[in-house]
Amino acid sequence: MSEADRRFMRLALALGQRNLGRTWPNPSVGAVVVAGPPGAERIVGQAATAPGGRPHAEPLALAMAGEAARGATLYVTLEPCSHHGRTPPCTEAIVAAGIARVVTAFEDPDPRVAGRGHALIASAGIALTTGCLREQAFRDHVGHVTRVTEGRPAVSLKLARTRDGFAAASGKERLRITGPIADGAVHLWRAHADAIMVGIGTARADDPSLTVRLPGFSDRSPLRVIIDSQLRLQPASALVRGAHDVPTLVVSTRSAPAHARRTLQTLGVEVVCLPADATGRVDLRAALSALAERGITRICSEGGPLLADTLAAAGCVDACTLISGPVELGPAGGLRAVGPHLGALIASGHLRETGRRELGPDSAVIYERSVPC
Ligand code: AOF
Ligand code: ZN
Repeated sequence: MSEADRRFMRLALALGQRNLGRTWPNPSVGAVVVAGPPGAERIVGQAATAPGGRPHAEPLALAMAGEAARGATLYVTLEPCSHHGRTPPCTEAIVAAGIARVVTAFEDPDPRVAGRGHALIASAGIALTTGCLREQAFRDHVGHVTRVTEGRPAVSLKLARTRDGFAAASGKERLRITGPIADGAVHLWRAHADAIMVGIGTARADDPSLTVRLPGFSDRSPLRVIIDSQLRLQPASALVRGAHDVPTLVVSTRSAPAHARRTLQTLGVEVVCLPADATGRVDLRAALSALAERGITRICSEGGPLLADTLAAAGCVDACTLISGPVELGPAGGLRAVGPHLGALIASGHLRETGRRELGPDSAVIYERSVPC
């Protein structure tokens, strides 16, 4: 694997990243077709999985390359599919186009593919290199991987904390921790998620809209999910008022009041009632598996610390971004942003620090689960 291979794979990854949040239930794959000898390579085709999940990336990049694909190298961020699904197998398109070499980043765990795509390419006499920038590709495909292998979406936590580690003051008032640059970054993260999730505590305390408000991204608001055991979401809340514009789903329990359910449904909110856990609250594992069944692969949990810690306790956290602002609460303290279970995931190395970002006066630390072998 050469430096040029890594360079073209980085481009394929960047292409795939652009459509994250728009292709579920399918992964957002990037593909690049490169013609010409080493040192004089030309990019003749490039594409990402189309919004909605089809067509796949490879046929789009190959169509763009046309005859130039003959004898060229195809870079693709996921093992090409080999199954007759809603579209013909990408392996067939690759062979038909006369591609001479395929470089892939990550093997597709989908049982319909799972090694068969690579095997078909090799048996067609096409040179094959796998595992190019595998770690980066896992990050982009983690939603697809966890949905296929664990039956749940990948969960990424976003938590804002004061310089001294608190998410909120003890009282009920809303505490502004982050500034506009961090808020813009959060909106961009939202745009690349399939769904955003909050607990009812955060929904009631902050009255958030959970939409994407960035120029050029206003059509990218994902599904909003509220975990609300007793259906306490207020009909006058921003979430409910916006439910006709942005899909809104409340996950509740069977013991929630029927009249509250009817009220929310009338206002355009979808309500799903699941069996409660032993404490009478929504069983988060059941909630996540219901979301995966609908096709959700990547979920961003924005609140609050209690929901985050319950997700951590259930072993369902794949990434966590902690954004620290300059304010301090001081000795009065409040609710800690990082609860004991999330703290344990970080301390044990299950979540490892993989990056830091300065966001104006705020700074973000990113923790991620390591790549399965
Ligand atoms: C690829 N390239 O761009 C994507 C792939 O239902 P279908 O026929 O669209 O197949 C969906 C499966 O295809 C999905 O579960 C995943 O395994 C793979 N996604 N494969 O070759 C792509 N998005
Ligand atoms: Zn395919």
